Amino acid sequence: MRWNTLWPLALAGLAVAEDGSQAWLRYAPVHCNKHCQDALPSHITTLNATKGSPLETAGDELQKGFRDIVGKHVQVSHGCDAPPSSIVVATVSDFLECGSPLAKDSTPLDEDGFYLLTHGSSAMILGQNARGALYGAFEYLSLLAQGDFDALASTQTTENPHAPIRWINQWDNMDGSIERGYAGPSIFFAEGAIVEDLTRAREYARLLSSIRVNAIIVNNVNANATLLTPENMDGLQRIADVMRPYGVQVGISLNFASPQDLGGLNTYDPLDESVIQWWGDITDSLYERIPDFAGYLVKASSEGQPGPDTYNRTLAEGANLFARALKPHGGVLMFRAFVYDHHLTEDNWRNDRANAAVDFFKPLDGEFEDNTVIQIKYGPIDFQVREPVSPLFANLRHTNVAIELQVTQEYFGQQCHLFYMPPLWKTITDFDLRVDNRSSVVRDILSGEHFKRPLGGWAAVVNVGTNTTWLGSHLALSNLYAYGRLAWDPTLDSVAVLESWTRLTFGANRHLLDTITDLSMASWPAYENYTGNLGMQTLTDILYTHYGPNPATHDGNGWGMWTRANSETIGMDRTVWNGTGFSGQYPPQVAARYEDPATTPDNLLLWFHHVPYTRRLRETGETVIQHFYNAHYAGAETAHSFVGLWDSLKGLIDTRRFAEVRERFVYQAGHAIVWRDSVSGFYRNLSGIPDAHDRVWNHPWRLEAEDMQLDGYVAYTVSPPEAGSGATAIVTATNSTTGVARTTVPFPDGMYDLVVNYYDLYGGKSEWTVYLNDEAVGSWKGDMEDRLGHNPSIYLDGHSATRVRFAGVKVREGDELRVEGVADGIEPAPVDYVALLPAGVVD
Ligand code: GCW
Repeated sequence: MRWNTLWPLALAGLAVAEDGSQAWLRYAPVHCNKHCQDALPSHITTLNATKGSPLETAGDELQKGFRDIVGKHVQVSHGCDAPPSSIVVATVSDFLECGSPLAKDSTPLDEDGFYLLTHGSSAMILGQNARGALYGAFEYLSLLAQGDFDALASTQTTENPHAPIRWINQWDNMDGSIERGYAGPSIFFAEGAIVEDLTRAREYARLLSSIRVNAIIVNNVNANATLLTPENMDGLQRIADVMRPYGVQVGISLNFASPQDLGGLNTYDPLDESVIQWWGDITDSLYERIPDFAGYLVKASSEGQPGPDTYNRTLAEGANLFARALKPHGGVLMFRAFVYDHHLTEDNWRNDRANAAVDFFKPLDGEFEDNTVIQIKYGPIDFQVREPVSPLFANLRHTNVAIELQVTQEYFGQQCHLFYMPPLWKTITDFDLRVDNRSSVVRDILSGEHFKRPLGGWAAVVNVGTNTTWLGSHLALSNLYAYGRLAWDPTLDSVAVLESWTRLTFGANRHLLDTITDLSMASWPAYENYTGNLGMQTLTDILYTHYGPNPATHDGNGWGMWTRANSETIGMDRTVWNGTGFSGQYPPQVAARYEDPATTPDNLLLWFHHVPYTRRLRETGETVIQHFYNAHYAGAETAHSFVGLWDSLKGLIDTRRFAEVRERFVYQAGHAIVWRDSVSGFYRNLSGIPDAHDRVWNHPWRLEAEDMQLDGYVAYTVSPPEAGSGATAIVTATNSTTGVARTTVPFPDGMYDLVVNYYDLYGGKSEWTVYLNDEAVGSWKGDMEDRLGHNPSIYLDGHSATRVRFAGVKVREGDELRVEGVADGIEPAPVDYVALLPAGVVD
């Protein structure tokens, strides 16, 4: 019997290391005995499956899926006469051409939509187009891989997309680096050209098509004109050729100044005839190579990028240049609304970057060509942990819009912290903007339905790299999966989507599903708790790498990301009556809610209002400052609990992925403490108000490194100071020496977790060993760049601050504790403190 040979394989799957490269399309075996196999189709019939078409892909994927998931070999054929027990995969028109009728009452399909009908061992997958048919095949495979045999025996589904634009953006540079990418170099580019081996690009297209993403912009919005050389356009053609079988169209970001930088013209004025001609020629050359080219994405007049302002032209005049070049070919222009002055001064109380998008774009409403879509970040600032919805969505009635999300975790822990994003996204897409005092839910504006626009939709910055896990972390892929699912149907439930992803990625065990759901659903609240509360932005270092804590950078910068914190008050006053006027950019009912602190939700209080630290919150009654402290301690505790939750999955996940995820959780637990201490310490210092529970600056179980007896080590003041316990750490006296720090354990005899906080800098791999009475407790290396694939700082700061933990160490009062560090490269074996933590203490 077949399942006899299969079942051991399924069990063995757990032991076999998986590298994550197949993501949610692993097609892992599910239990399906002979009876179950017989109840499934025995043939696949694809109509008009020409070489390289999505229909051919659908046939191949189904065949592979049957083989790998249930061990059934299924033949593919192509004629109109499908044998009994077939899956027929076709476009509706090819199906009708075969003389087969559709039910009269069928819901009509929109572009990319599909029907999936199953009855016993037969199935029909009919797409509005070839791509839709492939989506239907992936849907069928998803049911198979989740073991949903009931649905496979009887289902009648009509699926239409919520919106036509469901795109991915990659911020890949021509040299192969990726701006805000945390998973290795580009799968598309290296050394100024398109890479030869596009296997990964093809696999990426496979993943994207299974979540119904229909196009990808392959290069950074901070674009390089050299992408438009003939050789590189040939390379783009190769990318398009490997993605086309999956129905993923390719587009590119443009540099506005290309006619000058690359074309040798003396201008890039969008109204200049030679410039118009130049872009027309470029566009024609691209369509010659790539007839289904998706279109352009343009970041202009933003953060130093060139744009139409150089010639006193409007953003609409700039955009229309590209839209008109694309129009005859059916291409789409995505034009970014991320335009603002990045040299703002904080001395003017009314200055506010958040106002910029509406200020720039509202006056241009109706002036854009109808194949243009304004791509708008979800919040008015920049992918922060909590933002109100961008009011621009309410202000463009005669212009197509799309939302821009970020799957790459630029401000959300850069794939080293867990952050499941759909609950955050839904605060935006489910928001009712009350345009004209009637229901105006953002998702209906995106789809084009609300303002009756022909185009609209979604874009997400993803930034996968060559790392086998795609994003650097196995769990981070749930965001990519969910992005595609929600762009197709934003009413889907965040947990339901996650559970499908988990089943496909790890398996269907109930405890496993519940645990990954618990972890994921706790992840955003935890991260918000220990990074930035009450709508005050992610308090990361915005002048450097956007990763670890640095609250001081959130004032006095030209980027306009401010908290206006002083010793008594904090928050941006964005009211109309006394502040920047931002709240007045919303339709009246929403504006009124945000204008008044009494009706503003607590989680956005500091986004809209400048208040004393002693102000009491509506919902909890805590003061603002005490909320900061409480939230930070709660957040760090939650992050700490993730390790134990994950450990409960041991044996339910293959060893490699289990260990790789675990390593990140251990790291996150330590870094959450760094965040907690930095932010709490910073505001404790600034406000002078102590923590009512006496936790901030009070660490009874810590032994500060600078207080130890030092030999070869010297004290070092950390910057920013709150990124060091007591503002001071130790470093080796020179970069090539060994340092020793000794002290005597002052704590009672017992079992402790011994933790060491140190700094792991990029550019060196120091080695440390910690001893108790000459017996080594443990050793470690400063090699996070290898282990996390991420190590953003060359300084002792909130980015590099890292913790190592040795659990269950037996310690006696009076023991000698000694840390030895060997410097390497620029990393002087830095140590901040050692803590001996009794069971249950998180510090
Ligand atoms: O938030 C900022 C990022 C930049 C990015 C920019 C943008 C591509 O830090 O790295 O540039 O947004 O969205 O254009």
